[in-house]
Amino acid sequence: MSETVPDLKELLEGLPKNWGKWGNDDEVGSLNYLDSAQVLKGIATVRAGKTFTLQVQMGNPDGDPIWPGRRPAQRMNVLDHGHFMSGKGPHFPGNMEYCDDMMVMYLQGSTQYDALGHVWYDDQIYNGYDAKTTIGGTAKAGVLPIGERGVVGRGVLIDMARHRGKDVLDKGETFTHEDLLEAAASQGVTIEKRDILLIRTGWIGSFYRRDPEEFYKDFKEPGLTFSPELVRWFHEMEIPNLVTDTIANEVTIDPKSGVALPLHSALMRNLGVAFTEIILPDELADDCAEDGQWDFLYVAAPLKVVDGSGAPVNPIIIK
Ligand code: UVW
Repeated sequence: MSETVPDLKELLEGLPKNWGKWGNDDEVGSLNYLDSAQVLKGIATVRAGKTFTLQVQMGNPDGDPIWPGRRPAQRMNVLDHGHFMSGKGPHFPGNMEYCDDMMVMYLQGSTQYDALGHVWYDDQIYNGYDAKTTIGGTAKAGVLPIGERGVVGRGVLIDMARHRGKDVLDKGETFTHEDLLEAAASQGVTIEKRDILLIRTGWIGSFYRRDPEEFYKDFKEPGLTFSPELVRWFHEMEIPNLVTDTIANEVTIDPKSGVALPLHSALMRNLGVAFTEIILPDELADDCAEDGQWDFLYVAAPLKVVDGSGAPVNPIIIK
């Protein structure tokens, strides 16, 4: 690790940016690559009619995997049969009874899309919008335009854990785009231009088997690690969406520079790559290993939260 941790501006100097590419008022970035040709390409992968959902359970009493400092979603009952039994429920003509509940949650507290304006440096978010536009709500490059648009295309799953012969990658274990290409070759699939890139590390699945204290201790997720070459690869491949089974989609601290989450800035802020985090792809991965088909139709749309910095999502895979 370098002795002094560089500023993100210094680390990412000279690397590609997609600002202005889709107009000065664009808010969905590389998702613009997902045109009708990409939708049809995704549909063309469907063979057996198998479906999978990738969201983790939300408000699980045993705990939800979340970034340290955030709190898991809390669901609270507001009305149920108990109210009607004790005569406290509302009365409707015909005697209908019902239950109601509410949830308090971090919008990044489950499987979610980050808004492109979720992370920034140097006072500017994606597309050059002023970081002041995040004050009081993500007014620019928020999650709403992603929810309005939806995300559909050909997805490819790269199972790094399986490729390395592990149930789950180690804390802080890294891999590069070269490793992804090697894993893809061993799976017999090609990552093509404009593919939605899904990566399995086994990390989120392991949350449900591990002691929470051990899971969060010295919090260091495994994941992709920054290099200028990796950023150029994402740019050249026109990857619209990075989807992983970790809480932050990349290794927590870049081991070389010491910078925290540099890909959030290099890919999300600068290239407009949408980040989908905290997926649970284990069942899908097992099925792909069994039938040898690692590409599929990916369909997702985060909830349309006005001015949200992110929003929960339950992506659907169709093979
Ligand atoms: C942070 O914002 C720290 O992470 P995430 O993108 O996982 O929400």
